[in-house]
Amino acid sequence: MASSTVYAAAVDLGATSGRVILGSWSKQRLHLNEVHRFPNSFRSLGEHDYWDIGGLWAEVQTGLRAAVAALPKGATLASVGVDTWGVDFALLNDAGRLVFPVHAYRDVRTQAGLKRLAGTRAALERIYAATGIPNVFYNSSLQLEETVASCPAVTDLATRCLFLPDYFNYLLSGKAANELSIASTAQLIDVHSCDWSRAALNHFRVPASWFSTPIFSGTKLGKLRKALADVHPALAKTQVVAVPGHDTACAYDAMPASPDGTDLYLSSGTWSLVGFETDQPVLGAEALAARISNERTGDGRYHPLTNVIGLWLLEGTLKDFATRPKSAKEWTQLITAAEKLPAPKALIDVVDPALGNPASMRAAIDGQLKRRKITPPRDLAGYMRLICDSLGKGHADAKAAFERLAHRKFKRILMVGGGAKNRLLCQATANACGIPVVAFDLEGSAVGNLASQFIALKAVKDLATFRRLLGKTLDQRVYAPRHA
Ligand code: LFR
Repeated sequence: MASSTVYAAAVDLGATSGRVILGSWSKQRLHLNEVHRFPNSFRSLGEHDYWDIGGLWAEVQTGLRAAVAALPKGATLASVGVDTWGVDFALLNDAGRLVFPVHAYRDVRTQAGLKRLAGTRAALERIYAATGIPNVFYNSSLQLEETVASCPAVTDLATRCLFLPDYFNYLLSGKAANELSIASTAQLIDVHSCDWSRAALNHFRVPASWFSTPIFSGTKLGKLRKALADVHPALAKTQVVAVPGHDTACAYDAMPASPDGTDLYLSSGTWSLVGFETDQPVLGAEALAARISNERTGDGRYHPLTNVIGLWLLEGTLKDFATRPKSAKEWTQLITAAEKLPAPKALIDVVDPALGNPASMRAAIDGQLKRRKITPPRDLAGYMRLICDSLGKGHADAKAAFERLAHRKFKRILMVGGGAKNRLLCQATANACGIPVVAFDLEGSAVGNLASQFIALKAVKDLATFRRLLGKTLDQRVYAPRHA
């Protein structure tokens, strides 16, 4: 196997964009070919927000066809794997039909449940001790609680809950399974085992029968459904592999980390996910206060992380400006203009819930600043500077909490994702954290997705080997901390 080339397709769906990447493993080296990229967004109907699942499925199929078209003559696609953003799910009946619309996690429907749990200290602590996941508005637990409460008949109609990567795996293979990393984003997995938490399921009144025992990543679910496999001979034997279904778990797997555990990870996109890998969860009252989320790796370990609001702030603010950068050159100009500005006198409070899903992000930021008697920026460069410096501080706060509570000292921050291309954000992070940021030009989630497939296909021995080999080939840029 080692001497021949193996081809696999990574389907990587993010909340604002998706892509299908054809990966090949040849001579101990990964090659990537992005064969399909498309925008993604949720849509509002009435008071609620929904994903266009049919549209996403069409894009997945377009991507698969593009992957086949990009194969060399006579080559076959060995496997396909799917990762998506966390927490969202599909409810199905025994025939595999959707019985409830797929809501988007920014929908306001969880606000009442969020406040209820936040206001009941004993329950909040009990749920955190059971699941290791803090009380956040998007948790599937709150979404499922609201679904059952607002539509009680759903417990008769639905027999299965599949998180979105599980659902796409089901559409691809016909096999319904719950993969562990994505299940762990739900706030329903027992933090001390790799199974569902009865305490959490009971608390949120979610039927345990909707779930099956989670599988580990790397499990082969079977071949593509016949209708899909028949599209092209290259797909006749393609296996659907359950990779870490959570995009963040994939992105962390792609980190060319030092084996001594001294690297902190930052996957920077719509959200900033700051975290690290460990065999032990980080629990207790202080961890809960620091919003440490003990999500799982595909093989059952932990990657405690803090979810900082991320470039969602910038994506939203850009919508409020008539002109936004369109080319790489215009982006560089905007970043250069922002760099030249003096450091903002005060930063955005990045944990303010008002920034979660505002009608206008600029108005929400200005509102917060004005309440604190701070003058808002005048132009887009001003917002860019304020957002990057505020995120840098958010990243530093997360690092400090991990060092204190997990008794670790981090030497570097490894950064992947769209934000790793933003030198202002990388520098602001290095400055606030006081350690170097090593930024990689890497589609982290898609690469972690492919790693899991190549390991399942036995083209690569294990994750440590993949990381070592990947690290040798990557371009990196180091940002040393500077002091103002
Ligand atoms: C990133 C991510 C985060 C998760 C958020 C909501 O894409 O998966 O890890 O907290 O989306 O699902």
